[in-house]
Amino acid sequence: MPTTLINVSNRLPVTVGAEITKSSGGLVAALEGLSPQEYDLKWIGWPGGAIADPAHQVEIDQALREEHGCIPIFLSDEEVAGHYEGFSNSSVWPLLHYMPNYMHYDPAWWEQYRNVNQRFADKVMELAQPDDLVWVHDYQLMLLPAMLHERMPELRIGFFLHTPFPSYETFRCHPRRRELVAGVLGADLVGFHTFGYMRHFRSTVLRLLGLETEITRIRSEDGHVSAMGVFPIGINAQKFEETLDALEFRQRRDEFIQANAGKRIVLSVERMDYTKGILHRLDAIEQFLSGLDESGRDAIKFIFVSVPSREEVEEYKDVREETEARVGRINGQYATLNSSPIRFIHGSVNFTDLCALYATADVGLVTPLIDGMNLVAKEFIACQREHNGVLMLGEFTGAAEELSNALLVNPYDIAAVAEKLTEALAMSDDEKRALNQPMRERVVKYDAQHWARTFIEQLRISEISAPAASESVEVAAGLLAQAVAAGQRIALFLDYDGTLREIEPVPRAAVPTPAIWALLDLLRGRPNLVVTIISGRRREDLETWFGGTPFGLIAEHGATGRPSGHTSWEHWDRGIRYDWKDEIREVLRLYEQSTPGSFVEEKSTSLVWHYRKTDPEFGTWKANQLAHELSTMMANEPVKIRQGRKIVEATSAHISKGAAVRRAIEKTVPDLIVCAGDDQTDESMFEVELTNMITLKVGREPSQAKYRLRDPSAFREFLSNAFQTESAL
Ligand code: GDG
Repeated sequence: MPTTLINVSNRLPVTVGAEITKSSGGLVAALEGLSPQEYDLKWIGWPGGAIADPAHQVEIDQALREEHGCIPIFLSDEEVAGHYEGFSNSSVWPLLHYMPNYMHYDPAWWEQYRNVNQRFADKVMELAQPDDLVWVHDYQLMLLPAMLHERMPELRIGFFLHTPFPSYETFRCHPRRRELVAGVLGADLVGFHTFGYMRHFRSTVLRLLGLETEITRIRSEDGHVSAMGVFPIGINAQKFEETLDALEFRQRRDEFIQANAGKRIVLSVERMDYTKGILHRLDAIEQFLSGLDESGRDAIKFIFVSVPSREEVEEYKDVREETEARVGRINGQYATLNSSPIRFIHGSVNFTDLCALYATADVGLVTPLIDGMNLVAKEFIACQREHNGVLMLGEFTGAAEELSNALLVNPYDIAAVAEKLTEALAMSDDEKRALNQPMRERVVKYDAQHWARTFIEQLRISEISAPAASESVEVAAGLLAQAVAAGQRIALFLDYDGTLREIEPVPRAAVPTPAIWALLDLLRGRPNLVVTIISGRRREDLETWFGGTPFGLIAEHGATGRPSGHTSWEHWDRGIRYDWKDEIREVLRLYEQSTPGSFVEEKSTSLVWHYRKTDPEFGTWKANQLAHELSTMMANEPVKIRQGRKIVEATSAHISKGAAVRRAIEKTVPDLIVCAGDDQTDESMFEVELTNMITLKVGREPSQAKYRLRDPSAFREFLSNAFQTESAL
């Protein structure tokens, strides 16, 4: 049975007119190249235009589904204006391309962006089964992965960003920055064109959402893991190869060659977009022309193919007008009696002509100020099969990372672009061939189909996130309720921070809330129940909060404790050596000095370096370094080095919560023991492994505990349900 692949992009690859025509872009080729035995492809998106008539919509819907495997979402003019032209193209697009000056923002756009993403989510949910794969494309649908994940957590969701992802410094300008990255993190796999974009995304996630990240994985607070990967998109290589073989292509190419006899051709092809560097390029061309005499000018022709794009957006109108004015000026100034230097086409040419132009040009001048990948550069290289032109490529394109044999230029350096152009025109055929051949092999081999296949294969094997919360916790609830009802002796060992109580940025602030007191009051004084609060905190904290209760208290991960019903504390670390602390303290002080915002906490049995308030990336880097340094230093000492939530901790290896639990149940063995905790230090309790023990992890990180609950409030509810049941009986 083939796997259903639901591909979701803002725009469907179709044009709806009197007839429906399917476009043949790279994405279509990439997906249609997947084997139908393996994948059953469905494509969801907007068919373009404003089709308001319901009867017409039904008709188009049916035709698109039956003939093209496409499922349309009809957007109203208002939705297109708010979601597409407004939010997507006027606020997100400029920021993704490092151009905050071009950003506009209107809160009403956000409403439309959310609404349209929601409509896409509804449409996906109409179709999707839990075993399906969903692939979401690009910046217009950044909220969709999280919307889908919430509604169907089993669904495999991939997200690919076709643009750059900028540094945090730029992305942080967006008023909805957090929502946007959180939306993307609903995906199981997030793909970028380059490692640089992925690195920026990771750093943005860390800084905006405080989530710790590994190089290629991000774990959200609910435990969901998003893998990240680099998948440079390719072109529809087969189509180019076939076209280069076609008679029609050869005829058109020969016509172009003839029409331009005696001239060198410099070609630029792009959407009319301010990111593509058109105005800077015109400056460079002007400078280049100013150095030529009349016969030199007669011998060169610049061809611009500028496809109209996003013309409802002000900045696009401006760039078009400015380009036309400049082209006019340059042509006026540098025209000879025989020719004018720039042929500017504000429109598109057909595919065969495009290939013929690529295969006629002496230079492909591709100089975006920034571009996620830039397929034109790859297409130009693909067409250098019999012919040899030079690719001049802007350094700030994703393509520049792969096409390193191109003449790379800084598009802002006008003089350098003009100079390189002279250099390019002077290159010999042998030189050009030697440079182009390896690049051509690469673009033909790593084509769009290869790109889609690798992304989807990666998505298929992406990690299955931690088991869904409360999946089997019903069993634990049943066991506990039964024991309560039967009046059995029960011992509860409850961690505090992160288990009973939500974590606070400042540990001091995590005082018990009314909800916690309500729960503790329910447990207090109950026969056959021994409650012990077991924490890494200092004894003073536990005394302050719970000193007046009859509960057992265990502090400092089990170094000291006050058994239930007692008022004095016992020390369980007598005879344990702590001389290692002096050595460690010195190292921690050095880290404290060199890492602003970090501090050292001294407990009687351990030393802790806290870095919650440091620069998140710097802090994490220093923490890894510190943990490594301490582990090496203490390799032969009875000391455990542990990295916890924004801490690095050195504790005596003889002290653990697990050992404290064993000691506490040594004399009077309860019928049922419940151990609950949320972090690494609680794992030692879960390792105790007695048959009459319920181990419960709060949170979604991997754990040895048998049962799992989402967060402290779910845990409190779990306990109060178990004990309230009994009072109701
Ligand atoms: C976004 C990212 C990323 C152009 N003129 C004609 C024509 N085209 C075709 C080209 C090429 C496509 O349009 C343009 O693709 P690019 O990659 O250059 O740029 P964007 O449109 O900005 O695309 C970009 C891409 O997504 C994919 O991830 O590379 O960075 O911005 O295929 O051939 N095609 C025809 N006539 C034309 O006149 N037939």
